[in-house]
Amino acid sequence: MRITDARVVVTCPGRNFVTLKIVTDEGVTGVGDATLNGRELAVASYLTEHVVPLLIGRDPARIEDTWQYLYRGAYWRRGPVTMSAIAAVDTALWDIKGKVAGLPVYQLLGGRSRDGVTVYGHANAATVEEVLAEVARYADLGYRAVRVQVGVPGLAATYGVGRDRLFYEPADAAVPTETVWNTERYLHHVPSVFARVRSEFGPELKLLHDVHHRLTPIEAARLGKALEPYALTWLEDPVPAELQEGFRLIRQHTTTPIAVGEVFNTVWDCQQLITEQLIDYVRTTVVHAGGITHLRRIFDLAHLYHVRSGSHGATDLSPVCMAAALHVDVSIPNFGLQEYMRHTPETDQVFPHSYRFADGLLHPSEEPGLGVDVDEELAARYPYRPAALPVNRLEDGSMHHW
Ligand code: CS2
Ligand code: MG
Repeated sequence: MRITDARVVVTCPGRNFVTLKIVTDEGVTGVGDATLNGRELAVASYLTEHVVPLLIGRDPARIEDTWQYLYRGAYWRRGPVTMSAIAAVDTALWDIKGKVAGLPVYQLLGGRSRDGVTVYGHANAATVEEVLAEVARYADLGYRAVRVQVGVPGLAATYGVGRDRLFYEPADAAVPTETVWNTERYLHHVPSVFARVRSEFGPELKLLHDVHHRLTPIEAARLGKALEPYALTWLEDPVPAELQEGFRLIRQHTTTPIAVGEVFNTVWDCQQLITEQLIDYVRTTVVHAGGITHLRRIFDLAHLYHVRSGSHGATDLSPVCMAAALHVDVSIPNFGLQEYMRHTPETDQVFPHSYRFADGLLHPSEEPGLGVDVDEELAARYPYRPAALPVNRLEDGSMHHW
């Protein structure tokens, strides 16, 4: 079998997505997500100019060799653009291998380790009263885990609190929206929110919170300590993670579990965090961490150090990424949680898929391959629209982390 074509599909059914579709001489096709929020066309161009020409004529069965060829062959290793492009190829090749074998991809990864994939939803609201109603809504839908983000009094906008509660989309303008941040107000407010949520919903519901990289290690340590009575499942991205040793300081002070890694692209981005047991969950996922092949390497390393998976699953990860992530999630020994933000109906139509939600769990497709596709004709009806992620400033105008 040989690869005869590889098409880069850019579409915007409510938000932008980049998808690679690989075609073979035997008519078997595979898809891979290549979406990098706010930088979509950089990956599309990387694929079109530098990857697609190398794929034509290759044997699609050689997944590992193709991965190494694209990774080592670029010379310029790592980075979100390169790794998203490699991920798209890798994911599409696993899809093809599954179809050729007549098996869902999770069977090729060792088969099921669990009945289903526990997911968390997003309860977002401007006020504590509203967010309690949102948490109740997720609990009613059967969710066993909920991420809670709430507006901070005195701040016009807060990360995670969108205009539409079901489809939080931070990339909302061609030129980045500017938001304003105040750490003191935030640190003062958040523990009182979790006190309310925990007392209303009891000890069983898993609660999570995303700091979105906005604190320093000592501030994060203070927040982690303040949240200990409310037994969070994780505190996410408490600090920017370029300085991996910075997490030691957080660790010395608090038992609140830490989740990090949605912006990581390779095992090297979390090697120290994992081997020094500085985190509890690693949030890498298929599209931004080099595909199924590399993601499994990260999770295998994590397994040795009691670190569990907690893959990113915001709406900018397409249904193709979600389909692939579920095959990994259901098969690995150290699965923790999977983020699940629902896509819009338009997105679901462009990417027909057969994973399904029931009782707080997602179930991967049982079809051969990944069980997801891209409807290229429909995709063409939604042209790309430039959309950037926001930026964040302190009240005195200094640039801060978003
Ligand atoms: C996030 C995302 O889901 C999350 O945890 O941090 O909303 C993130 O900001 C976007 O996916 C960025 O593309
Ligand atoms: Mg996050």
